[in-house]
Amino acid sequence: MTQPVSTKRRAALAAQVEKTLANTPVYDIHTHLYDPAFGELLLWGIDDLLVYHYLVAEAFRQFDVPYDKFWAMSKQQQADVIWDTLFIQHSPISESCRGVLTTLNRLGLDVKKRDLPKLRKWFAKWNVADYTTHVMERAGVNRICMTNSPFDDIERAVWERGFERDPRFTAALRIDPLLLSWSDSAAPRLRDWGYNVTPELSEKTVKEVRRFLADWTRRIDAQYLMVSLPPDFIYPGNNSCARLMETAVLPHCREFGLPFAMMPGVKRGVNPLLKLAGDGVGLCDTASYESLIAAHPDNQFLITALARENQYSLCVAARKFRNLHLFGCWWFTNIPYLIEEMTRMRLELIGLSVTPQHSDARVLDQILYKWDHSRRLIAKVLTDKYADLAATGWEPTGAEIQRDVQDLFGGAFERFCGRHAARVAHASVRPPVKRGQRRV
Ligand code: HDL
Ligand code: ZN
Repeated sequence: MTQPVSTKRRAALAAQVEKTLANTPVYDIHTHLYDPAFGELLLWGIDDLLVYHYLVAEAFRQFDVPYDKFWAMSKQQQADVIWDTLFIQHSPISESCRGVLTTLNRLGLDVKKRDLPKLRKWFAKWNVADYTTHVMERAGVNRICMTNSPFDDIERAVWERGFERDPRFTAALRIDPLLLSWSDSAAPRLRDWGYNVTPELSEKTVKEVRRFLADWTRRIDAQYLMVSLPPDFIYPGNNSCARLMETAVLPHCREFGLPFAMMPGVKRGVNPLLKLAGDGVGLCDTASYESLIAAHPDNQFLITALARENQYSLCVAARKFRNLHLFGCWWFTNIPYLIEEMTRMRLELIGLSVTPQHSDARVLDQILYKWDHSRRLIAKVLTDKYADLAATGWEPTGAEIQRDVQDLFGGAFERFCGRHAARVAHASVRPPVKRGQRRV
């Protein structure tokens, strides 16, 4: 049998991998963060960290506060009760609780004293612009992709007003209502916005949907389109979701050279009383995604699935389709136990043609913990893999490790996106958004 590398050699490899990961900035390709120009939409600071919907769900398991009483509290009151419940009455063992402590620690704050008022005072000294730079630099994140929905009234107004873009924040066009609630929600709203659509998917309506997608792709300079799909999404399918995908969304993506990101397996509102914290998980039908991708060889697809049980079949699907790029350990899978399992499975099945993580952060400060924890886990798996190579005599060089990490931290994603864009010479469609330029 090939002899494993020596403990000394492995330790040297581990140190080299950890150093490379620590020093390589990340392109965080899916978040719910916003360019600071969006004002209140960008959440940050200790109270937003504590009322993050992951902790809300966990706190409700520990106390008997009636739902409506909790929701009637102010953000600070909610944060107080969550802090007391999950951090003082019980040890903050869960990944989202640990994440708050890692974040505070990475900011150089003392959590030993458990002094929430003192922590609040520290955050109160910051302004959002300086804090955004401070947090991104400490987190080793140099670009953040937002989730941008024209169906969000507050966000839409900011885009329509126009603003000076922060080049660190790229945009993704989120179209869930268009695909998931076409006739009762999206169609009437597109009509209000001047698109001459009807609930029936006539040729004219499809043309107007494409005009809507084109307008918003240009307005936000979308890097990809995205949708979160329920477990029961099937393809082929005689429903507005599948038909709008085929006739409008995927042709639009081909025209603009953009990937289409699908995030399957969300059961929205399993417990509506928990509001944003009330969504659950369901198995998706991998075969439908294979059929969709096989039927559209000229489209690029990004997928991150919510169910742990779907990860393996999606990795195998990625081996079959070079126009499928897997990304992240999304939402409930974003725990060390599954991040390690999924990263190991992906690297062993599809090598480095994957983006192992995105933060999905909703609160700016979370990128500190989400990337600290993930770098540690990716380092562990990568070291094992390089040690396996070294055991055969194939010694990975420092330059090769650096190249591979850059790939995993956004390089493979950008090459994947660029591959498509290169095929469609629509330079006029997506004029570059220069620093300081207003996107109208
Ligand atoms: O649909 C999504 O993009 C999910 O990430 C949801 O926003 C979810 O609420 C979330 O924040 N997950 O981390
Ligand atoms: Zn998300």
